[in-house]
Amino acid sequence: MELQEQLEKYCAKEINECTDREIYEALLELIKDKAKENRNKNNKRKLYYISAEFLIGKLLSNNLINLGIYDEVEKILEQNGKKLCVIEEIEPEPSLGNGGLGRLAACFLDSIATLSLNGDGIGINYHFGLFKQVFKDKKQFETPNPWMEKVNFLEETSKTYEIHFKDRRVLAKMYDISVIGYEGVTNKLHLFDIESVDEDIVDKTIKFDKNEIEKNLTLFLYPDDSDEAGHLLRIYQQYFMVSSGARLILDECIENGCDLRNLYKYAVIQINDTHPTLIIPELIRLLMEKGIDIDEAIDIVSKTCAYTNHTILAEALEKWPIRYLKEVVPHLVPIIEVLDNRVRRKYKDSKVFIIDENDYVHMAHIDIHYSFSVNGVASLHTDILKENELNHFYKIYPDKFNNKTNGITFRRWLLHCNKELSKYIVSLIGEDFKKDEKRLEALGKYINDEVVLNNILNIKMNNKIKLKKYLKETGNIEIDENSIFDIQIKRLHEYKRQQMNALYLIHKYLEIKSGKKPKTPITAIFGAKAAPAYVIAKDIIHLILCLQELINNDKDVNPYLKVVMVENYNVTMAEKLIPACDISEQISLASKEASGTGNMKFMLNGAITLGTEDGANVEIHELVGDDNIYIFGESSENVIKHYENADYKSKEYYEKDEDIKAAVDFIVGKELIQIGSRENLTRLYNELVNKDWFMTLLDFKSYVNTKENAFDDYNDRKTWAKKMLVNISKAGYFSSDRTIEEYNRDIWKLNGEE
Ligand code: 26Q
Repeated sequence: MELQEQLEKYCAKEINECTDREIYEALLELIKDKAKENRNKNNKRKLYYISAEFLIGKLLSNNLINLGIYDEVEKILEQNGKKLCVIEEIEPEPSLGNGGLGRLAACFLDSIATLSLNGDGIGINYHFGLFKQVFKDKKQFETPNPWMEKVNFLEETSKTYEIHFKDRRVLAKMYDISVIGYEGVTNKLHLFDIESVDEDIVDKTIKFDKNEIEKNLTLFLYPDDSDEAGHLLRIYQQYFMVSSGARLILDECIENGCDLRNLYKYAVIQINDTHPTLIIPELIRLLMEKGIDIDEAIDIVSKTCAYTNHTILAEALEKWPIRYLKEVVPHLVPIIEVLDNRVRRKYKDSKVFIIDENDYVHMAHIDIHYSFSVNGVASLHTDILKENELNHFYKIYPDKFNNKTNGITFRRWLLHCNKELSKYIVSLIGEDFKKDEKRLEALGKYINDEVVLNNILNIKMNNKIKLKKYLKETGNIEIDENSIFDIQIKRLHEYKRQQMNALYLIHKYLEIKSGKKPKTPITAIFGAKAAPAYVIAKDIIHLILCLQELINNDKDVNPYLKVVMVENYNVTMAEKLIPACDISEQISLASKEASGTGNMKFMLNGAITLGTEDGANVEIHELVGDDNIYIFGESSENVIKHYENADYKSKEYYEKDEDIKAAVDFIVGKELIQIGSRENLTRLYNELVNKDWFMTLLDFKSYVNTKENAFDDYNDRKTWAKKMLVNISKAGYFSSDRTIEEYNRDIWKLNGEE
């Protein structure tokens, strides 16, 4: 049947008589049915990617692209007076993740299916994704973020498991979302839920009773590690996920004729950070229930599990008081104690124990001892794990440690979000790069081609105009497409140093006020959510929103400088911002950003990175060379030394340098205090002058200087276009297809070989 007919069947009437919503729902059902055609059974061993977060974003367009029918559907709709890009807006975004780690999991699922590998995701079906961010009085407030409409991408299954906690049992029910690969196969994302969840117990500020587990277990995604409340609920969620997942894995292996003693020949489990760590003791427990003795069970599970570390921030490494585990999952405690005792018998160094002297259970330590692979997510990050953070473990298990530099799916982050650029690339070098991203390098031959360089600049301009229209229509925000779009979008965290960018804006504001005007106007754009309990992060948002009001309303300054902080930054917003960006801000304190993936998305879309030698920026730098990136700041080595010697004193930087002092003092100066909150601004000022744990002032001067160089260079449009071209052409390395091929080659080995 022709696609047009199929679509009409789902619409049950003429397309031109349908509302946009009816078409949206028809497309959704069409996609779900098409997905069924290509279920994967290819590999001997199956991968299970278990993660507390899958930040999948909207699915409609991506699924159409991956099914290869986007253009055709667009055309059919157009012939009927409908616009696909308008229909796309109807879909609510499933924000089932906080940021990088969750988005990475979603990119990985796309690549696994695209490479026709047999791998499913396992996670939780949160009813409310990450909170919705609302600005009021220049402050962040949080409201619930529901995403499951009546018609959605979830498919009900008949799989259920009874999950036992100390004092209650709940029934886990499995829902699936099809993961459709690009010209590949369809895998599944399995999301577990319970039926007794009660969405009505959440109030407008996302507060709810944390004790009613039956009503709240899968209600909402934890907004980051900085929320102190509800740790017990977090453990309930984690165990719920891993116990359901472990039983699904064992069921599937048994169905395929596996003797559980050979589990590792049928399954490999990639543990996404420590949130799913309890799957290790849970699997051991389940194998023991089947009559396998504990020593052998530990051995089997250790051969099946692999662990990825995503952070070196000490405060984000999960550790739970053992009494919490006793309260929620007492049946796992004796197993965890056995795991700890084995370590204690073998090693003297208390740093590698699982249970510490204060009776805290260190989740990462379970993973490292009882997995066969431990990986970091960028080359620098893995080196730091080996040499510093996890050095004690590296000495014991040098062969377990390996690097897998992160990647992004080019289907979403180029083909979907930047259709004009991807079509242009096709016209230059053909379609092959879509599945073999390294072929983007073929663009290199156009480096002196004036026509190509001009076209690339024009496409960027068109994307800037599109963003301008979108911001005008949705937020009544005015920006000038002829200004430089300088964008920082990522979670709000002190180590990512949005505060340094804000200090720069103050510096520039003061310069303009004193008569020094930039040659090309600058638009500084931010998007960031702060964890609800992260006080200083919220103060930084307040500062940015105050600067936005001050600067945008100052007639001397606003022709040259504008500040925009978009509300409720999410995947959908990222897809609109990234193609329009000129300068990509990746300014974390060196050694603190494990990888970053936004940096890769920007590069692929022709933005030039302004960044520190941190995370994957290091690899971007190596690929594009000194001329095509703006690097500044202290090296990670020196930063680590500062921490070791405890010799960084922000006050010295503040007192020694006039520009730094002027910018920092401005935070509590009369202009901002008049429009902002004295309490918030003073707290942030004090933090910067007296503590500045993430060393903002250390790098401020070199940041300003390097940024000025970038802004100067922007004026030479031809040279700038060359930099853009080099960035695009070298971005192929950061395809998540490459990352997944490496995971499979080194860790999963899905095509056999034990
Ligand atoms: C911990 C304890 C309790 C509750 C929540 C958490 C928690 C939740 C989310 C801890 C960490 C996270 C998220 C971490 C994360 O997103 N890390 C990012 O991972 C990306 C993918 O590897 C990297 O690119 C980023 O550099 C890294 O910051």
